[in-house]
Amino acid sequence: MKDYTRVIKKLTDDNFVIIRNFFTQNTLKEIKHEIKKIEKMNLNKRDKHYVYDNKNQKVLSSIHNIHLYSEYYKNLINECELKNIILKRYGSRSKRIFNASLFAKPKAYGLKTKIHQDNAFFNLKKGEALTCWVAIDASNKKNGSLFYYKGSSALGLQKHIPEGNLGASMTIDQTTSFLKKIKKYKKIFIDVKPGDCVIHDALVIHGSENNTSSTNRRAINFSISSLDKVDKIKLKKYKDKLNRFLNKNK
Ligand SMILES: O=C(O)CCC(=O)C(=O)O
Repeated sequence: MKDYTRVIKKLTDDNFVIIRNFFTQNTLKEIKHEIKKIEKMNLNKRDKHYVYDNKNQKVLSSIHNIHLYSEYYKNLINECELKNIILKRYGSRSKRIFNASLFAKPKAYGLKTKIHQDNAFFNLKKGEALTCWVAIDASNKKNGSLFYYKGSSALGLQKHIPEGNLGASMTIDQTTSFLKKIKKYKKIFIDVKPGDCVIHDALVIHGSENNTSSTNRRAINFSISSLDKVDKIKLKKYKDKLNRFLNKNK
């Protein structure tokens, strides 16, 4: 196993870490090819979303649950370094994949992801999960890269409300007391090249802005956990909120 001392220290202190060249250019090529195939497949309506350009043509915005449609993708997630990192960070690893998405964020029309914590979606008792987000295109502040409130996992899980985009349906309830608390944490925009990744824990507060630039900002993400268990009460509350969100967006 590689030496993950730096990675684990960053995850513990900042709650996110950038790893350069996580996937080779060759793997990226395969991923792009696989995504093209999946885009053409007949997916569950909830797993593929579009935005409309100024000619009312649809442009791909996001695809979700990719691991359920693609053996290639499932293997990629199971075999990559994330399995060793989760073991080092939390001492165990579950084979369950929580999430696997493409955020296509097309130039000019890419949608923001409102601020959230991933455990608002995963509902794990201790929140022991890691998400690996891999840049397919170069991504920085200009084209809607991810931003993190460094160290903000210390705040614990905040109240989320059903608001956002299909596929990113929850956001933190931005009460005055939340806004006061979050000011203590530095907002960091990541700057990454194709193949670089950022790994973050399930409590760090993060999001991304609209992509109004002239360059696409495609990225994939996937999440796995330790042997931490899903909290059934939290899960039920989440499902109720999700249904409210889906009914509003029918
Ligand atoms: O790519 C994005 O804009 C959002 C991704 C995200 O929120 C995540 O990976 O947890």
